Amino acid sequence: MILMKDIIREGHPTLRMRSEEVAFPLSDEDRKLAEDLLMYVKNSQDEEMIEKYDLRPGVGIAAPQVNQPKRIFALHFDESSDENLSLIAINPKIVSHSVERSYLTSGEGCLSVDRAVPGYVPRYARITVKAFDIEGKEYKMRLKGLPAIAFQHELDHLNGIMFFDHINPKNPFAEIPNATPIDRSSGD
Ligand code: 4LI
Ligand code: NI
Repeated sequence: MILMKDIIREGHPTLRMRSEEVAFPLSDEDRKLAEDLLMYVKNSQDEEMIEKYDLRPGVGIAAPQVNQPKRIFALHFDESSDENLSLIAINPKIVSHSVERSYLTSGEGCLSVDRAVPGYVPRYARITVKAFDIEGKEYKMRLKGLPAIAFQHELDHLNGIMFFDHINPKNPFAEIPNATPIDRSSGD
């Protein structure tokens, strides 16, 4: 089980690497890693598990964040929200995206960043993605809203990019052209 002590933080060189493609069929090790990542995000949204293991809530986590530079991440959105999505993405890619952008008005957080970095993080509002699941089956889906933002945030991790790289350094809250703000007081 992944705990906060297993998550590397800002400054660790692995977070700046380009992660390696994963080969199929998955090795037992890679399968376990993928399952552990999904289990982390699920647990991190469960009150009792948060208390018991001192987890920080997240909707996404990527393999390089546990110091394994492989192209795998997991996303989980609970049914309490309008989105209801749980996925493992292996060798993921964005095949097309909207011109329109979006951003979280409260900014983005990251399990590997122990400080609040204020500012808007411009993302594509809608993306069509392709990835492989744990069985090596390719899937394609369209995402919008927070799931689209989280997918882009996690895909960035596989390329050594941190969310704050996208924040306008002169004015973190500068208006983003052609963008729809997404208001989310907090998770769920
Ligand atoms: C408790 C239980 C306010 C501040 C609002 C919490 C269940 C920030 C938002 C959650 C912010 C859940 C989240 C992300 C932000 C802020 C991620 C709380 C977990 C809200 C997810 C990857 C960016 C994703 C919306 C600095 C660890 N997640 N909030 N950003 N939630 N959560 N990101 N932004 N301001 N990060 O962090 O999983 S994309 Cl679900
Ligand atoms: Ni992150």
